[in-house]
Amino acid sequence: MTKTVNTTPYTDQKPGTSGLRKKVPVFQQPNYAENFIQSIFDSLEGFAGKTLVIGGDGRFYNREVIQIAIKMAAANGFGRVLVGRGGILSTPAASHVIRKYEAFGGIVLSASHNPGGPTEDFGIKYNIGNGGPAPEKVTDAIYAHTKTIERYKIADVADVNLDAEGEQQVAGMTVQVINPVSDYAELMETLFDFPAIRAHLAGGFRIVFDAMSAVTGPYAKEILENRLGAAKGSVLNFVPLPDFGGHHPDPNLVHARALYEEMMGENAPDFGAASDGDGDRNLIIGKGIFVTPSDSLAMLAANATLAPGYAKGLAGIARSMPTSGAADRVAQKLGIGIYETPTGWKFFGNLLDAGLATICGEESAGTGSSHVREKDGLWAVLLWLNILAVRKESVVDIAREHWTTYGRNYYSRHDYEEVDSAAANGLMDALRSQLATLPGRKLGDLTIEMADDFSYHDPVDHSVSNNQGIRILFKGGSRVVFRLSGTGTSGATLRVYIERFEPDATKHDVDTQVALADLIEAADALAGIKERTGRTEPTVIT
Ligand code: VG1
Ligand code: CO
Repeated sequence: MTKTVNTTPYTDQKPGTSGLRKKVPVFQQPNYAENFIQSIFDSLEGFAGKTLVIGGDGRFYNREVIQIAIKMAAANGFGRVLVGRGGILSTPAASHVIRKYEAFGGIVLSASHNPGGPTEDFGIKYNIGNGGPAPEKVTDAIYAHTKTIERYKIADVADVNLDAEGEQQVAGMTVQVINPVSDYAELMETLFDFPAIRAHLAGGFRIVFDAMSAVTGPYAKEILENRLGAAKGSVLNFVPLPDFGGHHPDPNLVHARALYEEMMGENAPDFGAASDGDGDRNLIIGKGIFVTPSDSLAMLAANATLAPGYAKGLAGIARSMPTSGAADRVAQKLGIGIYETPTGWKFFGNLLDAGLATICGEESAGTGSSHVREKDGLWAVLLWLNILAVRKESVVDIAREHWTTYGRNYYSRHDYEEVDSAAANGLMDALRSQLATLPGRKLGDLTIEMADDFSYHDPVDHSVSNNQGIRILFKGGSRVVFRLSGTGTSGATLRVYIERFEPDATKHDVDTQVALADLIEAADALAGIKERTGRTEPTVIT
C-alpha cells in the first residue's frame, strides 16, 4: 500500500519569509511538491503515530497537494491527520487546531496575499507543535534535505473524500475531516465580549467586511453575521474561489480599493475591514480614516484590556523591525517589554512561548496575539469591534486621541515589484557598502544618526539572524528602511519603509505622503532607486 519513489533534487526549494512559494506550474513539475514535503518529514524526528494538521487557503492546486500530503503522511508513519473540510483551514485556524489537538505539527498550503490560479502562486509551509511557522533552524534543515533528496514515500491508495466530515482510514492512518470554522469561532468567543459587540451592532453600528473571495469568507460569515448578528450582507465576497475572482487577495489600499472608497464616502458604514488569501492579515478602515497596520497594533495594544481575553494586561509587545515605533510608545507607557524582530511571524514564536509578549504585529497588515502562533486577520477585526463596543466612540476619535497622547508616527511603505533581481541586489549591496560612512551625513534638513543592516539576537534561544534589512535612522526619530521581499515569485520586490514621528498634535492632519516627502526624497538619494530600478514610482504604496 506504500511505495517508495525515486526522485532527484530541485535546486530552488529554499523557504522564504513564509514557506516555499512558487508559481503553480513550478509546483506541478514531477515530484516537486513531493520532494518538498518529504524534505519536511526528513528534517523532523519523533512523529511516528502522532497527529499532523493539514489545510490550505483553497487556492488553485490546493486539493491536489492536500491529497499528496495526506498520502505521504500515511506512508511516513503519522498516526492521524486532521484536515479541514474541502481542504480548507485559514492560517490562524490551522495554528489553533495544531495547538488545541496537540498535534506534532501542520502543513499549511498558502501563498497568502499573492494571486491564485493555474499560472499564479502556490505555497507550502510547515508549522511546528506550538502552532507557529517553523523557525529558521527547521527551514534550513528542510532546505538542506531538498538538495540531497533521492526518494519519497507515498501511500498508493485512492483519493480521500475531503468533503464529508468524519473519520476515514488511509493506509493504516486515520484521517479526520473537521469543520474548518467551529474550533476557531469557539476560541474567538473566549477572547472577546461577544454580547457587548452584538449589542453595539444591534444598536445601529454598521460594519462591512470584504473577504476578497478568499479563505476568511466562511469564518467571517459565521462569526460576524451568524454569531454577532451583523446585518446580512455585511460580509462581502465570502465564497472562497480558487483564483480569488482574478484579484490579488491583498487587503491594502490598492487591492481593496472599493472598500476604501466606500469607507471614505458620504454614507459610509462605521467600520470596514478585509483579510487576505489565507486569513492572517487585516485591513482596518474607520468611517473616513484608514488606520495603518503599525498604528492599529499600537491602538489595539493600548486598549486591549477592554477585551476579556486580555483584561489581565499584556506581558509585552513585539513588532517586526520595519513596523513603526508607535507600539513602542504604548509599551513604554504601560511599562511592559517591547521586542523588535525581523520580518516574518516565525520570529514571534519564541517570545510568545516564553510569555514575554502577548500582542505582536507587522506593518504588512499582520496583527495577532498569544492565542495562536500566526497573525490573525479576524482576531484583529474582533478586537477592534470589542474596543469600539466598549468605548462607544468612532474609529477616528480613538485614533486622534491616541495620537494626542502618544504622538503620531507617520508611516508608509513603497513597494517596487518585479524589479530585475540583479538591480535590486546591486542597490542593497551599494547601500550596505556605504553604511559605515553614513552617520553624520546631511540630506536637506535631515541628518543621519545611525545606519546598519539589522541583526536579531533572539532573547530566548539566542539564535542570531543577520542581514534583515538596512536601517537609516535620522536625528529626531525619523527613519528609512530598505529590504527585499522574501515572498515574491518573480523578480525581486524592493520594499522601502518610511517613518516620521510627530509629537505635535496640531500637525496630525497632514497627508501621509506629504508628511514624509523629504524622507522619500532622501531614500531615493541614498539608494538611487530610480536610477537602479528604472522605475519612476512605486508599484504599490501602502
Ligand atoms: C511579507 C511581509 C511580512 C509577512 C510575510 C508573510 O514578507 O512583509 O511582514 O510576514 O509577507 O505574510 P516579505 O518578505 O515579502 O516582505 V502572508 O500574509 O504570508 O502570510
Ligand atoms: Co497571509
